[in-house]
Amino acid sequence: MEKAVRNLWVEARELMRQGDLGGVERLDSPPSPLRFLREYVSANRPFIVSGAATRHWPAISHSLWSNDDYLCNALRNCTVSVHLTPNGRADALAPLPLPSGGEGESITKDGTQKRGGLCFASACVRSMEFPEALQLIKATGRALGPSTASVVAYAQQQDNCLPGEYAAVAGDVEAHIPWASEALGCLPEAVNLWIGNDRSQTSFHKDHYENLYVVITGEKHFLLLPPTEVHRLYICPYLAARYTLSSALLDTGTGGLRFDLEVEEPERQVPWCSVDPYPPSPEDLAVQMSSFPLYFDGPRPFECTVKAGEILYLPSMWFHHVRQTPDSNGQTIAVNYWYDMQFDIKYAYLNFLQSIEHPLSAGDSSRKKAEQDIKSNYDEFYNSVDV
Ligand SMILES: O=C(O)CCC(=O)C(=O)O
Repeated sequence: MEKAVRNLWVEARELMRQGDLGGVERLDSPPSPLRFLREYVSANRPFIVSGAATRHWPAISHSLWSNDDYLCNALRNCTVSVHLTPNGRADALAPLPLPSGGEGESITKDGTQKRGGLCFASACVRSMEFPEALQLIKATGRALGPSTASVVAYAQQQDNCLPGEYAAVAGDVEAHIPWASEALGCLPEAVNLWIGNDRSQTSFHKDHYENLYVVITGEKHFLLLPPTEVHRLYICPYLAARYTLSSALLDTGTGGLRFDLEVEEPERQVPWCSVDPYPPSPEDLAVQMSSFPLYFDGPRPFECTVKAGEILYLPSMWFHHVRQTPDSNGQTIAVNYWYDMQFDIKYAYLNFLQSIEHPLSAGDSSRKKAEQDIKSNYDEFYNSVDV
């Protein structure tokens, strides 16, 4: 079984013709709709198009979105959603707090996970006026703020927010990607805006969308793994929790804010990737490497940086992890176009693959041990900074 799965990894990579290159194919100009469909969507293969594809977008050609005054003026009366975490890691694993007054280990209602391990932590989402949100995002990054600010802000509302909360600037970019819409026979299901700083990162996950991801300012750094390599990420269920902020005040974004992490009621389990490719401390990296050898000892993930003006085609079901480098203004801005994927036989095969337990990723006791080690390293690390 182990050998068959490894053969699948190799064969799938060879068929994608990306072999050992470790990178993602780059095109100088957008593909025709037919080429996009034949060579990339059907083959489930990523690529990046150069800035030629977006040269005519006012957000880029007139550098409108690199200009705070322009954005704050255009969006001055708009209320936007900002995702707040103590460390820039929203929708990511975090140590599950012990139940107050508890003994440290209690079984969840359905008995699937014990507290004291890791949980799936979502951000605390606050609504605020855009100029305040932008200031907070910049002030809580390393580039312009202190590196240990007790909060990290990331505007990343994934509910078609560009034509919603950000309608006043939606006309500065295209409403859809014409060659993708023609190939896929539909308009995007959602167009989202992402404004972040260098402390925000998005943990490994996959989406059921064909994703056209466009960077407007700054850079985004992607790690990509094909869906055939699902076992390398050790997906398992984690109890869902959410950060809450005790203080209503976010004025400086740097002083003394206290986050609590609360288990969602009613309790629910979220299947999530266990691997953190960039853990916060060397001790934690050692735990990750020994706990998740299929990831750390296997073929390198595809790695790419998407620069301002470029478009990444991120095929449906591909696992991705995202970090960012801000522009000289302290922010990274991106827009992504999510198109519905085709739920076809490929989807059924990949689901089947995911349902098969890989002998090396199934070990529940080693996962529990890794969880405990990771938790104690996180505690040590985050207690040593001003969280
Ligand atoms: O930019 C990010 O932080 C994450 C993007 C992402 O996960 C997506 O477009 O599906």
